[in-house]
Amino acid sequence: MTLFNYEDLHDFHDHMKKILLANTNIEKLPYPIPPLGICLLASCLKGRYEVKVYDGVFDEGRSLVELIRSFCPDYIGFSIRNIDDVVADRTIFYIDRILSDFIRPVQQVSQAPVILGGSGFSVFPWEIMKLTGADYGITGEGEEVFPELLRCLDEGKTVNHLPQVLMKGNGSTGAITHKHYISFDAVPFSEIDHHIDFSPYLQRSVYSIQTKRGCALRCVYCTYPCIEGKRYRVRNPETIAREIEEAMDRLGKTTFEFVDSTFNEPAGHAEEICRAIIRRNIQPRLRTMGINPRNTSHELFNLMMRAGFTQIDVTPDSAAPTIIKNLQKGFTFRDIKRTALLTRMYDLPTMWFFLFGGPGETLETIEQTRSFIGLYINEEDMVLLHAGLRIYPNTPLEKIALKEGVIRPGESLFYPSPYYYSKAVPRKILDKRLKEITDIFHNCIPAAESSPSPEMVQKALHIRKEKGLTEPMFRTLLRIRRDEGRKTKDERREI
Ligand code: B12
Repeated sequence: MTLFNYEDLHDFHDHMKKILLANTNIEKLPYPIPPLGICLLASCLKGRYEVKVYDGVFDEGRSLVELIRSFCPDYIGFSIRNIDDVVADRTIFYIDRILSDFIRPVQQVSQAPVILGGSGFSVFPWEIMKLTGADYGITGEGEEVFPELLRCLDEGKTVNHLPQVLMKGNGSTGAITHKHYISFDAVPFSEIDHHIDFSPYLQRSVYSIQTKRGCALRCVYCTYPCIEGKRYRVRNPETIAREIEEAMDRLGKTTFEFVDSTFNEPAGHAEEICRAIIRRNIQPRLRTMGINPRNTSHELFNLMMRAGFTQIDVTPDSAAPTIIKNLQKGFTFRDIKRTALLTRMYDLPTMWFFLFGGPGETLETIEQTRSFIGLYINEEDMVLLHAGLRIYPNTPLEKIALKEGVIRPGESLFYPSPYYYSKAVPRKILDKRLKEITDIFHNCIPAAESSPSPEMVQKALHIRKEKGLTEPMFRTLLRIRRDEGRKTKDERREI
């Protein structure tokens, strides 16, 4: 079923209605994120509606009311990406500022229907509908359902039949199952820089690109299958390479980031994307957060290096075989070991992520992961250590937590954020053990301390300029951290 046909875009009305799409994400760490989702929606609506994208990342809502007054939109869409920061020790709850600095001020000056969407919204749709008093909400992807919702509202039709749509006052708290998934290849390019001022992102950020939707993995704690669906829908590699080439023509040298849940799944697609980029001879700077240890190979790394990858993230969560199994990661210890060796062999800068305290974690399994980090991970690569697993609705971890009495039936998982910790390692002991690891390995950093001080960033920028370094920032920061650590140890010895 296709709800919306992009060919119809040109059949526009005499008087185009106006839509304002607002990005409510003000988080600037680890770097500011351009609002890819609403830029895609704006590209889909082009020609049918007069669309403006308000980017709140740097403005933080300050000029939003003024914009509403001058633009007078017929509909206002808010994108809600982050709920909280998923760091148990310092939980930042983003929704408060989204309400006070974006949604409430707008509701005070405009009668236009408020429509919500975004990945964070899709995880807790009913809670956020209730809290904001929004008129409509759309869970999951918006390229087809959003234009269709607008069409129904324009024509005064009911919207009850539309998949993924929530309405004010419907009061349900049930899970929304996405019944409708788009064919991702039919979606126009986001052309992010046409919709927002991209200049602040050129220095400190990336141009985001998605190569697929969906996640077929079954990691027990993860929300991705619930947000994007459980089946992969891949884009044509040639189209992706063309999108990068066109953006490079407009923006010059910039870093592109693949924002897929996992870049190298399903097997073979990542390789084809790299080949398509290599064929164009465009040499972009590339990075991705999602390298899964399962399908890594010499061929993949060789192609990634030739295509222009300068940094990757790898998220094994654990290197202890029982925990890998309990978290349903879908790969083995051998896969992680091979991946670590490949990152060293190709000297591809890598950020590693480990997550301690999951079901079945014991002191012994922590030791297995520690020993893996010491033996196999390149000392120049950063290793972020998280403790505690955020419990999300409709995940296997929710069921485990209920069974073990960590949460009660009916308990809200929205706020305050509940975390799961294995009973075999009390929190104090886990924290102590992780502190020992971060003390021994200068490249291991607790998630709560992952933001470097402004002084350290300044120092790193200075060194990079002086030495003409093009390596990822984290490598420069790690070296400073290591040298400062050594200095402190020497000072201690002198005393
Ligand atoms: C890639 C990614 C990252 C990358 C971002 C790189 C980049 N260049 O963008 C990195 C690793 C840096 C990252 C960091 C963080 N992330 Co992240 N990230 C993701 C991921 C996997 C994909 C996001 C994405 O770009 N999707 C592609 C775009 C096209 O989709 P979209 O924006 O969702 O838009 C679509 C729909 O949502 C909808 N839509 C969007 N807006 C609107 C508006 C309206 C009106 C409508 C109708 C529809 C609609 O339509 C769009 C098109 O289909 C999601 C999980 C997921 N699968 O969604 C987590 C996710 C968004 N991240 C999350 C979090 C928490 C974070 C961090 C706070 C973690 C941390 N402590 O550092 C930071 C915040 C960074 C920041 N500055 O905001 C959470 C947010 C939920 C929550 N728990 O709060 C998610 C959902 C993962 C999770 N744990 O569940 N992240």
